[in-house]
Amino acid sequence: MTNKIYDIITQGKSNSKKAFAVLIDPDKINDATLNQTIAIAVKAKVDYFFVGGSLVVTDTLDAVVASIKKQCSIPVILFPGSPDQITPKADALLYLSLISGRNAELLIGQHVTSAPFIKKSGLEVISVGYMLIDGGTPTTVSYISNSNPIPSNKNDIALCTAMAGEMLGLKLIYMDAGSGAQKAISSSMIQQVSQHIKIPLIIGGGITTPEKAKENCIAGADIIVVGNAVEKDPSLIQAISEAIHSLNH
Ligand code: 1GP
Repeated sequence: MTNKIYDIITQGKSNSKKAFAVLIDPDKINDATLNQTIAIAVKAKVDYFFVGGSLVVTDTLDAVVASIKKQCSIPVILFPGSPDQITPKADALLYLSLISGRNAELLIGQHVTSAPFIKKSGLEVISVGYMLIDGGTPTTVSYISNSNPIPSNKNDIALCTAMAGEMLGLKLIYMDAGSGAQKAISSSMIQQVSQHIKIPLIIGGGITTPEKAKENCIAGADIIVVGNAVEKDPSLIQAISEAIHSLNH
């Protein structure tokens, strides 16, 4: 297993480069929209594609990843909602442990049962402390994971959780308000968490504007993930990418 993608992410962080990841939910995209999204993303210099969803009911994941790989060189990182959302065609896998929850299955149980075939896949595995933050409305991920998100105003809980994740040896922290969240994660929470951890911080959930994406980067996010908003309007990719990358010198 290489650390190619993780090295790119950590180098970005040490050079204070902010990155943009477009999230593709294989259930919600058809071929034409996927091709259009890829073309816009290449032009907009998107840094990563994340592929996955909290609930994927079709079997198109493999084909979606293959299509992205065929059409561009943007790295494809799996962001699986369950252990069956794996394909060796991707560049890396976010190996998520739901550290904000107390559901043992998502902290370690599913990892144990899926470990042999993940190892066999040859994918680069990046361990991630995944933290759900209340986004104002129940999301698919909060329902499916059967776990309580961290209240949006409890910065101290988020901070202690992220610190614990880092000290346990996880390589990334991903704070997520959940896909389609009404309220994105506050800048004050992002700021507090980012000031107290050294590992890269990914922020997603409910980000719908270039302004919000930029604000979150200024607060301390290293990678911004946007799914829903660009699914509805792929042309937003350009504006969000420009806003994030305008902070890079
Ligand atoms: C969800 O963080 C991602 O897990 C992206 O959320 O779809 O709301 O952009 P959105």
